[in-house]
Amino acid sequence: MTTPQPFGVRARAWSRRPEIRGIFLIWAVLTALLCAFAFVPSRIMGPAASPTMDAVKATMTVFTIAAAPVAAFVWAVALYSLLRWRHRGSGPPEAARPSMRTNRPATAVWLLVSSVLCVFLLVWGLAEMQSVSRASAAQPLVVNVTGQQWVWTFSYPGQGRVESDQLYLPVNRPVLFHVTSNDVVHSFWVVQMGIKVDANPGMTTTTNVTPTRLGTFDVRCAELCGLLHADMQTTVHVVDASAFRSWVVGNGGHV
Ligand SMILES: [Cu+2]
Repeated sequence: MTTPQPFGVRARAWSRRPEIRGIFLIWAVLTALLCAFAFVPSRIMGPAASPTMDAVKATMTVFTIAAAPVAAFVWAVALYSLLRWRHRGSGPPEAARPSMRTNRPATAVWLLVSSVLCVFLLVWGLAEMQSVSRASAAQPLVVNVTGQQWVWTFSYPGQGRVESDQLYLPVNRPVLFHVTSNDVVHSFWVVQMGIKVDANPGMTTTTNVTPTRLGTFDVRCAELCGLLHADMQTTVHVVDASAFRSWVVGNGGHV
């Protein structure tokens, strides 16, 4: 009967195996590359128009970095297998080595790393959601949003009979959207503010945001809703408080 070797001895024995060293090297290079480029998607998306979008971009970057070592490991094993374990010649390939799933330490490490990552992502996501909903809670401006093939209509119940096919919002004031549809399922998406919610016929869904950047941004439909779905887009104008008052009054409403 052989006595089991201590972990340190086994680890040193593993590190001397060329395939482990090769896979580790590829893994380290790929992980570094993925982490170095993790900021690119959020940069490409341009400046955020709300704290919600800041949270979305931070979450994208953090999730990419958290997933980088896992993705890099899968690619490293695949790449090493392609380069070094490829079968050449016309004879039958060598018999495979014992499968990974019967290797206890490998299974335990995989399970532990996956669990820690999942718990981290869950906690991060919940904390970000909490911070976004707390920021938009006080005295919101209510806007009713109605989708129909293939236009958006916005009305302001607190400002009288104001209705528009473009969205006007005052800067730095929390907004609460009540979203519905007159026909099929649409999805109300204010791109640079990082909010998106389904517009369902016969139902009202809600979402909220605080616009913090002056300017014009995109409103799109994010649910395939028929022939002209791609044209179902409009503009949100984020203006200062006095410009918003003038716009409301100019459209027959009151502030
Ligand atoms: Cu649509």
